[in-house]
Amino acid sequence: MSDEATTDEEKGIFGGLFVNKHVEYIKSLDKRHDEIEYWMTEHLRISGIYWGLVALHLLGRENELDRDKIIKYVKSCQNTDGGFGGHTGHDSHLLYTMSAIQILVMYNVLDQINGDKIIAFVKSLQDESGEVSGDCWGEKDTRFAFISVAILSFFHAVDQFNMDGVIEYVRRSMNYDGGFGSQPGGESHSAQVYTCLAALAIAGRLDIVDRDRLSGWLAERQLKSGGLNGRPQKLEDACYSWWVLSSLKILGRVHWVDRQRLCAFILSAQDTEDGGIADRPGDIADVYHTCFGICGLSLAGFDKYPLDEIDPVYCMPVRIAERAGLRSWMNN
Ligand code: GRG
Ligand code: ZN
Repeated sequence: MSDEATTDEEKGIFGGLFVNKHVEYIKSLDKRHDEIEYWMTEHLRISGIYWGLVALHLLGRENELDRDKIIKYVKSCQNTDGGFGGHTGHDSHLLYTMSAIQILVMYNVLDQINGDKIIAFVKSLQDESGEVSGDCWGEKDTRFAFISVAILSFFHAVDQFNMDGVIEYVRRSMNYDGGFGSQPGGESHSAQVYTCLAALAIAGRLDIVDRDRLSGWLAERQLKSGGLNGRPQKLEDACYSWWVLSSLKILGRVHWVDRQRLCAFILSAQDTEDGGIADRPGDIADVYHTCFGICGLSLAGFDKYPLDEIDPVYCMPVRIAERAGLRSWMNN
């Protein structure tokens, strides 16, 4: 920002969105080596890069990160089993494999890694019943059902998977309220709802969802503050702007929440001094909530700044999902 900047727009503030501050915040994350958070989040560094890159894309400022350095780093996180760890030398996990691939797709360099090894890694995590684990230690979760299907779809290889088994696993995790839990019998939670809907969307099986019932449950997540919670009786949190709204977007019912009040809540959770967005006003900002807060603004149609449009299934810009041939889920 120049010293002479006087208007909000010159300072990079648009309708209350502190664009320049958020860009500087994201760019600073790689340099904060003297902060405890930097070292405590090492195990998920690759996801941190993914969240930062998505946020920058939506703000139209993706070129502000060092592309070559990031691509080299992502490649360094791949292990001999084909999967990626959260940092160089860390064990493979589906969560980080997903983030790594999303970064490579955003940089349009997916062809620079060995896709067959990744496909083999993903296939090794599905059991005979169709359930999917996150890593070789066997924790099963509907999050991993989505991630496995999504990763295979990046390589246009879903036909190599037991898709009927995955769909049955997701269907068994559906509850009477229309929502989904982390496993059969698990409480409905909006983040799990997103993963299950996204998996079904890619599989072309949204027909098994009770759209009205589930959309009603999702709309009830909006509280007086305008913010959304993840499940009944819980606090609002900026990240649910993504988990809830992406779900409603997949179901074609984003208008079932008050989008203006939601935008106001997200903006109220910004750190207007140092940049970044927190879970709720007054808390410390982090890159995860910064990413999903901005994703929420994009889905909610915030129109004071030209935010890029986000794909609600893949959580990356629509134009990138289009370039990668990933938009056929919309035919559901
Ligand atoms: C491509 C966007 C994208 C994601 C990949 C990682 C992933 C798939 C999904 C994660 C979904 C997620 C955040 C699951 C957590 C669900 C859960 C049970 C959270 C409960 O956390 P609490 O109890 O939060 O701390 P609440 O708000 O319920 O109090
Ligand atoms: Zn949160």
